[in-house]
Amino acid sequence: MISKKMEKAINEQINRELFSEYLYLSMQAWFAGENLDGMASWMAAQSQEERFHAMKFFDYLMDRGGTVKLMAMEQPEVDFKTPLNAFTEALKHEQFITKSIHDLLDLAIKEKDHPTQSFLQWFVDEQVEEEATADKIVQRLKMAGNSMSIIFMMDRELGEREFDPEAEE
Ligand code: OFO
Repeated sequence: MISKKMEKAINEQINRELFSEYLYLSMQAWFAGENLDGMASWMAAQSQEERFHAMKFFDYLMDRGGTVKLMAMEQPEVDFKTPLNAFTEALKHEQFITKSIHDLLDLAIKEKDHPTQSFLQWFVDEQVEEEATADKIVQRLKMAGNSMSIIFMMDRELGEREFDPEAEE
């Protein structure tokens, strides 16, 4: 049985992962409105991945005999201004999520909750990838500057991404 403290912290993380889904969905809408359909599709895949993360925490909490409590969601930004700004916001959000995963792990260690420590390791590794992916796109957009031909080329390339839950496991 999981402790009440750990249960509360995991419920807060479910909320953060669902907010991530919501945020990337908002970015998807913004990119679609800018006719950057490849980047919109990349955000759609990212949004699906976040639901997958939320459900991993959800299922884990149920498996440990905890109670899932869904909380109110913050409203995400609507106008992301430029592709560079949108991906920079995505990177900052991933850095925030990484910190929250590390805080959860610190709590699991403090509580001597070994199953939760083991469960969280997947997320520690996943966040390294999440940050690296967003950072690479930010760096490339910085190099592209105002060149619409490079931005359209990146749009085509990013549109090839698909979310595959099996590849995640
Ligand atoms: Fe769930 O990793 Fe992004 O936010």
